[in-house]
Amino acid sequence: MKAIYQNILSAKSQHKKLVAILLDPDKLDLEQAKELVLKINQSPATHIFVGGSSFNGNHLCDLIRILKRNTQLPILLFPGNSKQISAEADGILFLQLLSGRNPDYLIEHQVDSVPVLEKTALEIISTGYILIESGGETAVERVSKTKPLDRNNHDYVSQTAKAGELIGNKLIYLEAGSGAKNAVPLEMISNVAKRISIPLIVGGGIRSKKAIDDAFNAGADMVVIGTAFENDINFFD
Ligand code: 1GP
Repeated sequence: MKAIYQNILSAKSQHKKLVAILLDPDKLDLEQAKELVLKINQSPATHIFVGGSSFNGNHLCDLIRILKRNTQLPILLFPGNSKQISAEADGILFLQLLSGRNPDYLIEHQVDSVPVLEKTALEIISTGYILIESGGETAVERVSKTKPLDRNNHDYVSQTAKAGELIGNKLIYLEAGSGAKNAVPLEMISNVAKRISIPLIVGGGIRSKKAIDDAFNAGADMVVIGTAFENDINFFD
């Protein structure tokens, strides 16, 4: 069994930065999966996230089996709903949408997923998920029917992240949304990183190596790359 969270904590304490590649099963057919994961093995990626806002769970187990046969990297579910849970993965980001005020995404889906989770050996990592306004409506906003937080209100965002830590979240995920026009502002990453002591994940709209480095330098412990790798499998070359 992979001690995923412990490894994230020790990477943080050693200032070792982490990169997750997000695969959206909706946009991926099983034939492509092997080629993709071999490419991921040659990249700086340290984790693979699997999930999407509206995916219905179809072929999820098959996809993860292919990934696992071809990589040693930990595979974490990043679910948009409780249908996106597969016992084949190594762990799950157990998300709470802290930026929204929709009880379904604060507690309802979590309650619904318990019977499924209880039948798995997944490492469950409580994650405070904070959606930041990014210049257009994102899938998370549409699906969760919640508004993102104001990208200029740094204090409220860092206060929200700290509340997540105090509630007991083990990770904070600052999200601009997949394919976001504007990524999370660097100053906001820095303010949140200073205010919390748990690891900070940043994703959404990051589409260059410089943007990855900038997010790390601002204080992100892990950066998530989805669309940029989806559009160009050679992104990390
Ligand atoms: C989305 O943060 C991830 O949840 C990744 O976003 O697709 O814009 O890289 P991108």
